[in-house]
Amino acid sequence: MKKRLLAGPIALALGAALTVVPATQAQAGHAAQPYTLWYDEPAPDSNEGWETRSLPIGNGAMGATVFGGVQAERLQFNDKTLWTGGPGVSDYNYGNWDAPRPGALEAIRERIWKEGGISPNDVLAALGHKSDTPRHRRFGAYQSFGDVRLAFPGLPAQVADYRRELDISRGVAGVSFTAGGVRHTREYFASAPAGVVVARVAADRPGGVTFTARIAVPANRSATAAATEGRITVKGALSSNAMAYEAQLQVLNQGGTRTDNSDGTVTVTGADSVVLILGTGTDYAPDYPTYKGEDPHAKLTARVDAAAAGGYAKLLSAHRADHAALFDRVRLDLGGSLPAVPTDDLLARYGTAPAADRALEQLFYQYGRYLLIASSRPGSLPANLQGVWNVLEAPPWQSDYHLNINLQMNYWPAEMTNLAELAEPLHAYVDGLREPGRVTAKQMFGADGWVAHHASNIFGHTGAWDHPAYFFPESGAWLSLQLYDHYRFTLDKQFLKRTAYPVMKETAEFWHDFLQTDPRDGRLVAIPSRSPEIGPTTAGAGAAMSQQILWHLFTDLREAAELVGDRKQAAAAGDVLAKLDPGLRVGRWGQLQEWKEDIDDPAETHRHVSHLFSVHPGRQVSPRTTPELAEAAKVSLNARTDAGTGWSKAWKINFWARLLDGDRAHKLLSDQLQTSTLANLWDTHPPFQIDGNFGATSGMTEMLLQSHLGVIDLLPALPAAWADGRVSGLRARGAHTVGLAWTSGRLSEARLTAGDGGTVKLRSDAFRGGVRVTTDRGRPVAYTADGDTVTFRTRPGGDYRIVPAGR
Ligand code: FUC
Repeated sequence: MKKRLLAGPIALALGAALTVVPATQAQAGHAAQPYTLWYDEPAPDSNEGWETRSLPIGNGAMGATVFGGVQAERLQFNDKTLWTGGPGVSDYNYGNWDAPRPGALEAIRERIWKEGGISPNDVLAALGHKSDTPRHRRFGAYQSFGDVRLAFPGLPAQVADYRRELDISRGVAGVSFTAGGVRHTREYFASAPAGVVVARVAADRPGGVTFTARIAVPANRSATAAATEGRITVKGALSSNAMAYEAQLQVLNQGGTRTDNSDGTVTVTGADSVVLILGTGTDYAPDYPTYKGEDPHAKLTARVDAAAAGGYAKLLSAHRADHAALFDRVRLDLGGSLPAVPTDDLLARYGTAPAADRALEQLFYQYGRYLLIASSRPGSLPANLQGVWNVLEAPPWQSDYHLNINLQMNYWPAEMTNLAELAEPLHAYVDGLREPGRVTAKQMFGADGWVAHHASNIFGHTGAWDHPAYFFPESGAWLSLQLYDHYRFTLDKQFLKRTAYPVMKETAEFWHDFLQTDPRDGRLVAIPSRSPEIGPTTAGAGAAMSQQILWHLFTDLREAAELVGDRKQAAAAGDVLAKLDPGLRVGRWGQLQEWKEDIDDPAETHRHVSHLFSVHPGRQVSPRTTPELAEAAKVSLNARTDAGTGWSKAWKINFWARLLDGDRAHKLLSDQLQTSTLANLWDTHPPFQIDGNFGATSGMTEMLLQSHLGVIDLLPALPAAWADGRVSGLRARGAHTVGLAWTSGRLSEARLTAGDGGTVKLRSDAFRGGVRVTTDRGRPVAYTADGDTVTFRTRPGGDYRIVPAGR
């Protein structure tokens, strides 16, 4: 699978443009670094090269990918706010109807009651908005901002000791090689504190750096380029919607000369080293209804000026401190040992050597955390389908926010892998959907509250999209649950009061209006209702996923209302719950039903497994609490098979972990690595889609620690392949931090740092033989043990050590 650029005479004979001789670990002076992706060749300068081999860096708002070409370096870059479509396009209307459709909802409901399931096409025809022509004209798509291109005229085609790498623990990418006896190095990072992308190009011979820098942008916009005092400014507006954009690249040379060229490029000649500082901005603002803010020029200039004034060393140390403060919180050791092979080879050989396999799994795990750190920082938009990285003008699925699994999955690892603050963009985004979502709720359904459908953009698109698969008014409810889960993990009462609770309450207002009484059994059901994207029939009433999401919504709302002292709301939620169909039924072949009617096809292998929402991310079904339903869930999951897109496999890791089958969860992880992971370790649907990276990190964590049932479950789904290991810094609901060590598949020690104090209950099979609980200083702590659980009182911030007897 590996494409290797040819070295030596053969390449020359073929007239290859570029030849690199790879560095061995020893030559390059690198010990095997557990958190480094590395390659012995550049990424090809093509869209496919970008997708499969470029290396991503990002600061949340901006992203960039490193290609590492020797003579022609390319740094493709993004800014999450650069989108086509939206209010800048004529007749954009947030996905709402272009004209009133009196009685549309009632007519559809009447048909469903009469005919049972009806075609999803009919629902969409009645309720969906008119198609965009040409497609996505109004909805828009996430854009590539452009490329920084560096042309090195003096470098030869053939170089030695080539290495391209990304150290995810430092958040720094690098390229190095030797040409004509000179060692050339390039370093890249995206700084969140400084709000810019930074590069340093150097050589170990004085005066060894000569190149011309330019910024290239795609054709779908106006563009002017100018260079003054080493600053390249490229600006213009998107043709689609007149969104103003601007990129500035400051070139700072150490030694040599620097020339501003009249074509907007900058040439550096004979420098010892050069620092590049790249900033971007648009006139987007996350404010309904215009989503337009000020021209980006002034703020962008100030940002790039400030970064340039700080100097490289300061920028790098501030970045490293900022990155480490997040990345270093979790350590995972599965006993892996990284062989001295490039990461693409490591991936290709996965499954052949246990120590190397474990090393790749550790790397893949932390890569999920790295990608979240790089693509989701407070104050920016949430990570989209590709995080923050996109090279195309028309990316797959617009690189948008799909709300029927994908955006949710992006944030599954945030809380439990100790990156809770990185979920702020999700919270702000969901909060921001309320205003447009109120209009949609009124217009389509005559309902109070707010609603969004299966996919949205950065311009408040809350209507139902123009595809029959995509009627999904439950997305807002699902997203609200994730806000409440942030509270459960952090116990942040301010967040509950100010953000989560108002969102949940308003979501529920919609459902109070939307839910109808099913004449067949008197239960409250969603109608129309559908299991996301799956055929053949039906948009009927009370599909399992709709009901399960709503059970969680009203259960959590009741709890939240009690916490904030809103007794009226708690009672109203309780009233709904008393009548709500909870969406849990075992069908004729022993399956957990996907539909209210027992019509599931055992041969259906669709990638969405929506009716297992109750297993994950939900908590209605578990082998611990509802063994029969858990068995039924397994029947359904087995019928779906282990196949699927990248994100589907990732979800299945989470399912099997929650079903306490570690070996099966691990098998799905192996499948994902072998069949749904690209050379740069990005998840592939195909094509590249980032949710699977986040979903896999979440699933691996669920194998080690679960806390969704009010008990902190230690190593609930440990696979045989992970016989020995340790992990630290995981978060459990209740604001606890947990570390674990195990040998021969058995817990040897747990450490717990209590957040707010209170009583904790831990579970492990290893506790059955007895247990010892002490403070970290060894003072005994009073506890009660019961079978596989141990319960004790904690004080806020207290550190505890829990050791099974015989360990
Ligand atoms: C959902 C999935 C597709 C894809 C898209 C972005 O609709 O069904 O597989 O992931 O989102």
